[in-house]
Amino acid sequence: MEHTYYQPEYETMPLEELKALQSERLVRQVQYVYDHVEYYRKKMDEKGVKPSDVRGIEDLYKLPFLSKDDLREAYPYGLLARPLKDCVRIQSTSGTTGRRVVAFYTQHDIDLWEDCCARAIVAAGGSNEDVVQVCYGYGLFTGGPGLNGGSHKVGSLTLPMSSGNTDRQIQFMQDLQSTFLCCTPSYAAYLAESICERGLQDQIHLKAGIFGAEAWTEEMRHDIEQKLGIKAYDIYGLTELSGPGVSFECEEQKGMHINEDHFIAEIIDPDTGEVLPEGSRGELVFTSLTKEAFPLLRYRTRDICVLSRKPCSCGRTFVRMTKPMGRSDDMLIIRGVNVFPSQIETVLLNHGMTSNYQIIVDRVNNSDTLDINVEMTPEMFTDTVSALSEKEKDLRAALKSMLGIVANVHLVAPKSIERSEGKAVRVIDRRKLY
Ligand code: DLL
Repeated sequence: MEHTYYQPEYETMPLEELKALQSERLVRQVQYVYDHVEYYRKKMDEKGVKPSDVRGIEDLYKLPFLSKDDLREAYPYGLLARPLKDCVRIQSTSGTTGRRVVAFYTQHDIDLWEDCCARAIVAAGGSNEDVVQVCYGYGLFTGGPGLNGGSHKVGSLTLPMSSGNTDRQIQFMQDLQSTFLCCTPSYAAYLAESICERGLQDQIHLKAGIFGAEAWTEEMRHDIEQKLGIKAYDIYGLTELSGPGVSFECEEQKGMHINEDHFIAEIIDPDTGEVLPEGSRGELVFTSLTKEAFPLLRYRTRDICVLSRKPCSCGRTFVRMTKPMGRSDDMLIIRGVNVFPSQIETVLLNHGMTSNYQIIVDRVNNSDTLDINVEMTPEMFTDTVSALSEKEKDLRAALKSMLGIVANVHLVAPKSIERSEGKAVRVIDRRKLY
């Protein structure tokens, strides 16, 4: 099979050269941050680290971490390394925990970010022959602008749809024969459901989708791939570091290659901060190497995953990360048990349910409750009451065996859970724990 890359000189760079490039860029970025970001300079001074102590990637561990709390404390300009006159854009997120992050970009930053997104599109088989329908949100959210820029770089015809207006999305998909779909996996599942309901599968020309910005399971991937007749690729990123395209899947669909010429990835123990060896599960930490306006050294993402250097058949030498297996901060602790929403999703999809569900956690009489509302499929809607309660019982047993705790499962009417055009709201935690 012939492999195509957007920037093969970096994407397939021999590992030794790649490490040398990272070292050289790290030394430069550390000095740059020390000279231009007072907030981080103070952190380095407090830790007694000088820029000259970092002579290559092997010295990375000496640097202090940055966290979302630092970003909040330094909001809005405290981590800016360039005068505002050199910046051309901001992007922002409310963050999964409701804290606002504002990231700044020079034109050069945007250029490199768009290159990363272009790599993702080409890795998924995209070229200037493709019609790329971008239905991530445009605006402050990075999804729309990132994939839009990447698609332009590849030379694809770009449809800047933004999210929402599903009828119009499907109409454009038919009329302009879109071949690529870029949106959140939950919106992709909703579009797939709508297309199947209308019996329009054979009028759709999609061949691939680039879905990210939220957790999704392998089961959800198969469901979307089957309904739309496409290959569904994962893409990861965060506003603080640029946006989508920090890492992306290749044709192997086994983990996402991190753009290591721009970012160094580490895995740490979230409790102790200790750097863990390759293959360990822990919190992902990133150091930017090429950013001008908003460089971040050792930024703690809170995303839990595993890195692998196992060679990939696609020929890329970039390290691969697994899908985030939850976040160290939105992992639910229910009656003392760690519960990741993705575990619940896996059980539901394995039992023939759809990804339309909602997890509701509450505390009644000092005891945690876990309720899961799951939409019945239209076929089940006509089942007898006893068949439905049998199904609820099955799901309860499967969840108990996966999670180790009891969940109250409620089958609810099809379409009764609100659909999302962006990131889905799947967890409602009503406990007032703080
Ligand atoms: O979600 C950037 C993005 C846009 C990525 C479009 C991919 C596609 P934020 O809104 O800042 O940025 O949220 C970042 O979302 O720390 C992860 O917890 C989560 N996340 C992003 N991509 C994935 C993914 C964008 N593929 C936060 N799988 C990150 C699971 C993801 N979680």
